[in-house]
Amino acid sequence: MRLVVTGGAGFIGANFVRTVVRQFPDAHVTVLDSMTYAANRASLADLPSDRVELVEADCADTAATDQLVAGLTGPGDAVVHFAAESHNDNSLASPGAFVHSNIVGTYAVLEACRRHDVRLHHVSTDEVYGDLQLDDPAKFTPDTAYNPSSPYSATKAGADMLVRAWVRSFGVRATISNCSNNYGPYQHVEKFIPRQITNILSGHRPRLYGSGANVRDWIHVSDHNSAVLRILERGEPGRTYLIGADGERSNLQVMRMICELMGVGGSDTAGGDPGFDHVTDRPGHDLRYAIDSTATREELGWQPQHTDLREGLRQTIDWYRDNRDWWEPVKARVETRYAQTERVL
Ligand code: NAD
Ligand code: TDX
Repeated sequence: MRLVVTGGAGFIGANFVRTVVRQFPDAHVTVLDSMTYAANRASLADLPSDRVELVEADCADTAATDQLVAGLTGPGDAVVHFAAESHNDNSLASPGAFVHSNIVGTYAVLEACRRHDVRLHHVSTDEVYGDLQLDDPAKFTPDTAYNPSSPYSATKAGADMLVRAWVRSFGVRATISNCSNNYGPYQHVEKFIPRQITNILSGHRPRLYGSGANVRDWIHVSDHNSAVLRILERGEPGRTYLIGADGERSNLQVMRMICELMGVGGSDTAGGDPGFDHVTDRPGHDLRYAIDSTATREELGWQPQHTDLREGLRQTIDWYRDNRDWWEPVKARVETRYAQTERVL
């Protein structure tokens, strides 16, 4: 099996490449990554060089992408498309990069797969569905209408639409997955969970946007990737699969869990210092995401394995504690950027 993994030097992509190398001894992976600020060579550095090749290129570069996809000639070969600008906060400051990577990049990947008749799996997000009220009994299903809120989710929605059109109009053999919020090792420190963990590890206070009432549906990155592998193996071209692990928690709940696991702060309910700061809210902040993954579970026989969020967070905290070399070089830059807009409430 030969795979081209776009965005394979980022968080979910690198975890995916590591899983493939571990689980499939005959697999060869070519990572196509433009090595933006979100990529880290160290996430792949210990993998065998005869099985994992890193090609630094923009997936929107049609010639570079075409050349790599052309090499996928075997029946089990595929492109797994993770590459994207992925951070909502950045999309509010600089949306242009999101249009380029997420829409133009996906277009170039689709055209290469069309030209060479190569199987594609496109990795997308639950954010394309917009948000839910806190008390809404409904969750997102494959039939939920798209209603993206931010430049990030709008460009992911646009990419999904391109994939659907290329399936219908040109017969491209593509599947799509829309997954909820991931956490785990190798996640960039700009994101919620690693930001709080590394703030505490570097002697700074964690930062909660607004009241912390917003809800996210957390899934361990290993579970996201086991679902992607199952879709590659058994998924039906043209179909959309929702991936989630019933992990809904408010940001406040997650923050309290991290602080407690790391021995920071006291009880904020008793009027003491909670150990974290409430800061300026994100403009247009989506209230709640929630995935109904029943169809994926029933049709593909997939189940998430890491459903104990507390245990998953404990292991993730240990990973960041043990891998300071991986995140310390970029931490100050991320916090300097946040400091330009963030105010303690
Ligand atoms: P990430 O930001 O950690 O990694 C993205 C990677 O893509 C980086 O290595 C970056 O260098 C690369 N990249 C960006 N633009 C590129 C381009 N034009 N050409 C080639 N490479 C490019 O993101 P992530 O959290 O690992 O997310 C991966 C994918 O999963 C994205 O498509 C994202 O929308 C989706 N997703 C993420 C989550 C989540 O919670 N993180 C949830 C659901 C879906
Ligand atoms: O410091 C913070 N404090 C805080 O309260 C940060 C960085 C975030 N938050 C809040 C905002 C969100 O409600 O935490 C929640 C999670 O924030 P992010 O980690 O930025 O994730 P989110 O915006 O929910 O989007 C993520 O999930 C879906 C990924 O970044 C996307 O790539 C994915 O598609």
